[in-house]
Amino acid sequence: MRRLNWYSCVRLLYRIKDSLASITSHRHLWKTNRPLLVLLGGMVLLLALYTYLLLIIEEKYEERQKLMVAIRNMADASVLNNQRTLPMDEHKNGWSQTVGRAQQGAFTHQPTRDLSGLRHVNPISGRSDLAAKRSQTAVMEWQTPTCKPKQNVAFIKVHKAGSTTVQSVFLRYGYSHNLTVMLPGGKNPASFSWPNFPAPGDAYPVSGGVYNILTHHARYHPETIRARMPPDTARVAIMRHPLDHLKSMFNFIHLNTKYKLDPLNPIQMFLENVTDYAEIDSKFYDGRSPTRNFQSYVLGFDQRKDFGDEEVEQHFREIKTDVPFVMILEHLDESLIVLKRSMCWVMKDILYDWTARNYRRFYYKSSSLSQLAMENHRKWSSIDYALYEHYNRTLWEEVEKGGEDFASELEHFRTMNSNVNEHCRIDPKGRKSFSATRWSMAWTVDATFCKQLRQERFIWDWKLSMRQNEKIRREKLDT
Ligand SMILES: *[C@@H]1O[C@H](CO)[C@@H](O)[C@H](O)[C@H]1NC(C)=O
Ligand SMILES: *[C@@H]1O[C@H](CO)[C@@H](O)[C@H](O)[C@H]1NC(C)=O
Ligand SMILES: CC(=O)N[C@H]1CO[C@H](CO)[C@@H](O)[C@@H]1O
Repeated sequence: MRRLNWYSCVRLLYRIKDSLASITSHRHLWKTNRPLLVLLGGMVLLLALYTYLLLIIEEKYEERQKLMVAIRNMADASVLNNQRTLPMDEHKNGWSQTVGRAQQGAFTHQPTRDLSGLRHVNPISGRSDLAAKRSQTAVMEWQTPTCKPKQNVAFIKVHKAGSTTVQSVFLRYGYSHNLTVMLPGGKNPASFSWPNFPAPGDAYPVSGGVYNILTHHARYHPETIRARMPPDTARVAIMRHPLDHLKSMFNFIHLNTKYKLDPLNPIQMFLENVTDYAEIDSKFYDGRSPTRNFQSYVLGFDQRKDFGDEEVEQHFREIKTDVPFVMILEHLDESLIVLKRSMCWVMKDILYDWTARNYRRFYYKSSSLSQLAMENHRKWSSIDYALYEHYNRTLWEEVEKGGEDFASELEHFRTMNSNVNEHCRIDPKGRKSFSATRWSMAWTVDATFCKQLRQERFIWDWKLSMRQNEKIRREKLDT
């Protein structure tokens, strides 16, 4: 028994040793585990390749980033050179800092106080040589405006009229100035009881019960604005050309298939036979027409009426005084300058994200229409046309009143908006300083600003509601 045991133990050991040897012999390993080994080796190779590529891409990315920043600085410098050759004396009316002082070098730049009180910026410090040179040579005429910024505003957000872009301007303004924004607290997180008028209880309660800014979808309802907002609240809306609005609406809710229209030119077919579609059209969209006087409907009109109706005329007269100014999407930059001037805001308040929100391409966007179709549309949406033409006229009256001064501010705004958008696209985590000019105080774009420039509505809603809730909670604790 003992011998046998001893013997079998030794044999077992030898066997283990043998099989270990054969397992570890490469040939055996290769023969028995070929597929597995190929797979493993392949994976290791792929991983190595992937890491290597990542490293290269990362490096290239940084290099490209540097290149882009350098190109941008060069572009800035050339823009600046061009600006310096302009006859600036023409634009001096009433602004105290003169060209002469800056050129003599007697003008040392003081840190400029940002109106929002958030930042004190010295454009010279911490910047490249180029920027420093620029702020010494640029003409500095900025003076803090004597008017007081208006902070109470009701923005009537008209669907499919570029209003999301403008809404984000108001949301950013409200958030960065610690204002109270009216947030939907009802069923729909993006609107107040749409498509009806705002109703009691559809807004998030806030401390004090008074809101500074309304910018979510709501049908224009003066009573609600009076009840929930301060008496000096400015009212503003946005509109676009009724025909483009119709096309956008058509595409948005797929009316061409729903109304079974000629796929080649659905808008023309619809408009040429518009009376045939009147019935389905009036029932289709929650019992409302998506095509007839839609923008006027948002502004509180009865969309089934025509311009010329007594009630419509009365409403028209009222709205012309209550809402003296409406932005026009086709002239958005002009509209924003008029807004800035009437609200006494600063230029950085009205900068907007260039990547158009909700921009959609569709094949019939630019299809031409027959004379009949266009005439029918004018009759079909007569209130929209009357309102649009009125507000486009008042906008351009303002622009003309501003004269040379307005044109120069507009150009400055376009340049700054383009520079900020480019900067935020190329180097969103970086900083870019703007020195003071006649139209804008010195300020710095930073990562926060870039993020806020393109922040989506629901993120703003979330941030604002956190802040506004906290205020209520703190007040409850204090009492
Ligand atoms: C907003 O509130 C914050 C925190 O209370 C404060 O630091 C900031 O200065 C305020 N900003 C403005 C513009 O009042
Ligand atoms: C608005 O009015 C201006 C001035 O009359 C005109 O030049 C412009 O074409 C109008 N805009 C649109 C989109 O009709
Ligand atoms: C459905 C319908 O009535 N279509 C008509 C629309 O108008 C064009 C031209 O006016 C007619 O050819 C269609 O038959």
